[in-house]
Amino acid sequence: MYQQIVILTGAGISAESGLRTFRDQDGLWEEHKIEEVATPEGYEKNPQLVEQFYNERWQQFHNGCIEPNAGHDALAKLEREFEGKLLVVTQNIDDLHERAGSKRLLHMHGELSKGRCPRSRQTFLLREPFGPDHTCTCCIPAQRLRPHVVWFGEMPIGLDRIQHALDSCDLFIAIGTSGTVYPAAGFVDTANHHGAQTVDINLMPADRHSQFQYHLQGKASELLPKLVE
Ligand code: BJW
Repeated sequence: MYQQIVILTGAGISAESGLRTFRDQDGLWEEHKIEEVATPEGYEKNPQLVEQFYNERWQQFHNGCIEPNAGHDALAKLEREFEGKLLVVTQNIDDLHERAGSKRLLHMHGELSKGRCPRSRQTFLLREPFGPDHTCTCCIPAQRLRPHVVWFGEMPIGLDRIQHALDSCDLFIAIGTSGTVYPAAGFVDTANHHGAQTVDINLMPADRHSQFQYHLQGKASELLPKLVE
């Protein structure tokens, strides 16, 4: 029935794997100031503090108990079985979608497992937490790697590809995202504009709730397996 599906995921899909969201009760922004840890200015002022913020999340990841949940699995199954085109655009920097088996996947806010050269923008896989010794091998003199993430005021990754997919999708589903951060929060408008059906899946009505045609309220890990069946 559908030919091209775009799925946008946010922190809510990983919440049931044990990762904290940003804006819920007990979310990351309750303990950290956004301007200190999620802006280029914050990083310039205090790189150690920002590295510590990402290192703590990196450690949580590498202690081996964070696994994809049934929501991630359902999206990977959908990709395997769907005969049309499908793109999962995630705002999450965790690797739970790829570990569940998703391949047509774009990390628009970067990846926790990588560092990036600030000069060449080349990315490097991190085998251990960040530190001043993490430098690139692409420049002379070698540059200190920064987290490969998108902070406020920076351009998200892959916007051309996302725009292209949204322009021609006939189904857009947003899962576990509060709809407060742009440009991701505006994707529903583009999809609506192109005549797609738009669905949001969330524990509770999100900020741009009224822009969606259909709503499924509940846990992503419970709703997605039923939807994909
Ligand atoms: C469940 C669930 C369960 C829980 N099941 N659901 C004024 C107006 C408009 C825009 C701007 C403005 N001033 C500045 C801007 C731009 C700014 C912006 O949007 N600011 C707003 C806050 C106002 N945006 C930017 O700066 C972006 N860049 C940009 O705009 O570039 C210029 C540009 C110009 C033209 C075109 C395009 C671009 C960059 C934004 C970067 C965001 N970075 C972060 C950090 C990334 C690294 C990291 O992880 O540390 O990205 S911030 C943080 O928020 C992170 C997330 O990806 C992002 C979104 O959060 P998300 O995923 O929605 O999580 P939560 O916690 O907010 O919500 C969780 C949801 O899940 C809740 O709704 C729960 O109910 C639900 N949930 N459990 C289902 N089990």
